[in-house]
Amino acid sequence: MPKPTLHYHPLSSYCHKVLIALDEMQIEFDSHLLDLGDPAARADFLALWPTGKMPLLVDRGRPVAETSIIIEHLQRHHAPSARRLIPDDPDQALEVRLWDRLFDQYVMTPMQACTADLLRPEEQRDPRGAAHARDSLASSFAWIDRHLEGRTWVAGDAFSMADCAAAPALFFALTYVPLAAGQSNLAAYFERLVSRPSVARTIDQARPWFRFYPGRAGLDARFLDTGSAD
Ligand SMILES: N[C@@H](CCC(=O)N[C@@H](CS)C(=O)NCC(=O)O)C(=O)O
Repeated sequence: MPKPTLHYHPLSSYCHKVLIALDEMQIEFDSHLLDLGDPAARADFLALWPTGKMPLLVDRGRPVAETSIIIEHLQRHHAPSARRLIPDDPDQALEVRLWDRLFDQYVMTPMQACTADLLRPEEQRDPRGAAHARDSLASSFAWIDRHLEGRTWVAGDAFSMADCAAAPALFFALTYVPLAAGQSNLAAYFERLVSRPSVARTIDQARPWFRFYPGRAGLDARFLDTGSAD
């Protein structure tokens, strides 16, 4: 079977979600690094997928978009059957999809709002919007911490698609809002995530790029790299 191609950028949180899933399922793929700052590359990408959102998987000439759909597609068409990020049991699968959605909507989205604000010229920044995004992250951290009591992974007993979503969402969100004192379930979960080989390798491939990350001031020193992305 031909390898699928992932159109991605090494710094993108949603790309990390799919890179972690590919690594977990040990799927071989080709990659195409996107530079959406380049007008010609952006036009080509928009012709491929009109939202212009990355990552995008192209499989046998067909675009497969949206990270949760990409992961389900990869599991269905490319994963060795033993490697499952979405359980076969329908109720367990629903729990995984719920926590995947919760991390995308209530951690990734406000985290992206913080990044978008930093990318604006100083005079166009929106301090109220950024403060609202940080408040949303703080409130999400509180209910996620409570949910994690007694759990290893966020949905069910096994590492799942929901953990693929959680890892980059938390990684970047924590650069804007630190954990509150006592959020030990979430702190321990984050350490489990970044120690997971698939997540550690995904962070490693991004290290040379972190110097371009607008929220790098909040990045834990252990994730920084002096290497070059050029
Ligand atoms: N719901 C989408 C979100 C993807 C997304 O927001 N990607 C960001 C990068 S992390 C992006 O493409 N940003 C570029 C842009 O908005 O121009 C998914 O799950 O794939």
